[in-house]
Amino acid sequence: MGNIKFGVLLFLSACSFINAETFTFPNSFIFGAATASYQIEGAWNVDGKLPSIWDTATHRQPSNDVFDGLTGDEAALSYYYWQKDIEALKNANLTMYRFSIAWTRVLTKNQQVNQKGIDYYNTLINDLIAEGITPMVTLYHWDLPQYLQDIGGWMNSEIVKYYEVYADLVFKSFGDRVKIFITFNEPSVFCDHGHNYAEHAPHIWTYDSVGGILCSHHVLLSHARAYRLYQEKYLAAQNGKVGICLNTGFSYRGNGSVPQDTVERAIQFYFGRYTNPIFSETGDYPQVMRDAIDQKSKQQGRSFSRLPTFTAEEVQMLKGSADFLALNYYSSGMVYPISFDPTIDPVHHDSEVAGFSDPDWKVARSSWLYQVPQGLYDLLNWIRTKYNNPDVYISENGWSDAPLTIEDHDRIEYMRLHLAAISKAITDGCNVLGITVWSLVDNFEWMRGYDERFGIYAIDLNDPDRNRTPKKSVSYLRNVTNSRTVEAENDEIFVVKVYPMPAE
Ligand code: GBH
Repeated sequence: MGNIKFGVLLFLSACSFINAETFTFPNSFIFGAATASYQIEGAWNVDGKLPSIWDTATHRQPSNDVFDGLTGDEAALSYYYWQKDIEALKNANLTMYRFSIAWTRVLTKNQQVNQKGIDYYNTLINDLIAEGITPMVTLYHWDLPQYLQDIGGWMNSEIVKYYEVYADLVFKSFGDRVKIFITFNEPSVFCDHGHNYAEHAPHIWTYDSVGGILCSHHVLLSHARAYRLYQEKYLAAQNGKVGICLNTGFSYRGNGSVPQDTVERAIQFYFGRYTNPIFSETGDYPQVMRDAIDQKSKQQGRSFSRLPTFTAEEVQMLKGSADFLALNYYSSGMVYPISFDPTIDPVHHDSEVAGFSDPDWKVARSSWLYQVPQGLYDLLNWIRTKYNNPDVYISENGWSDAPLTIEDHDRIEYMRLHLAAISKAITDGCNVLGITVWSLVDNFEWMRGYDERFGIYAIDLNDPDRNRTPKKSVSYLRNVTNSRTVEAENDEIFVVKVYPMPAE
């Protein structure tokens, strides 16, 4: 009986590949993996490292709200086991490593250099290069020094100066060897989740999205200042590239009566608030956002807009302030219009857009992560046409499963379909230069603790040596990087149901 079932299964899976297409990657396309300092390093108070807002959040007593009250105090212990990470990259045949620097390791409160922190990253960078692995360095992946949060963090405009000092130190210390810098990871996430509705550190609630809006504004200015600093002071000698990492899903019309305009608003409010100032011809915030927040502020009786304005010089400083876009893509959603109501979720409050997911889409261990490869394909083409085809790295893309899942077939499928979507977008002319999958190793998944695992290598947290055990996807990736192809069917990629357009 079992054999017959198995035979039928084999037959069906053979059939399913009859329509499979082979998707290829140009020789220049780079395959790598990504991590972030707080999620892997551990050693939270070692060698002069100061507490970050995530140390504060995870050490808060009696309950820190993180799943099971866990912390990143040890995580993958990469502060001690970086060589295991390099081994893992090599073993998976990956040639780029995206990691982040902990601001709290390299600067003291008096803004002096903490040499031990610099030494750690120097060793990591040198060892990577010795193995032929290109370092891609994120300056800020959410671990703000607590002493800066104490003066208002990203909501205080003074932060721009502190960030510039930090960026200067990073460029000066590592730029002779690091040629790809990312100023920020996912500002929409740490600004909104951290400052509007207290879901991430620093766990602040603000009325009317004001905290998230101020955070975004100062992040944009900090990014532009760092970019200009690099151009003026380091580019000639170092010849590297500086970009920013932004995340978004693609938005689809929730049903036939949803106007196309709603889709555009959704993308502009979430993604366009960063891409328009940096990548568009006109610069500045998207007009639709400017108009909506100005008008709603007025409607609320306010004498000025909740959305700050950039000066003409700031608009110029921001415009073109990225050599590439680092894009994090995980999932997509359906959107529909809602009307302005100050009592609803602040994210949708100003945009007048709400979202949902198709229950037919496959979902990961993370409840927000639906498998929608089509979204990546459509998004890449949207970016190509909207912003004159910038260079793009897919700086994160990945799937979560339960702890210690070694036979990670779902992750393999997710990678296969998203790689196919990327290949197809490249065929359309999109300048996608490479991918760093999330993540190299199982790590601290923020508020979800260690319950949702994104690694292509498993880590048993009871193992003091933190051995990195390859999941099945490591051999899959090795095959992909050797053949530079993946197989997929169009039906597997294009999973968004057709919601009929109304007659227009
Ligand atoms: C990235 O964020 C991060 O850069 C990385 O550090 C992280 O480990 C990885 O992805 C996996 O999560 O609960 O419905 O409010 C991805 C963007 C934004 C996805 C916040 C989860 C919460 C959705 N994340 N989102 S919900």
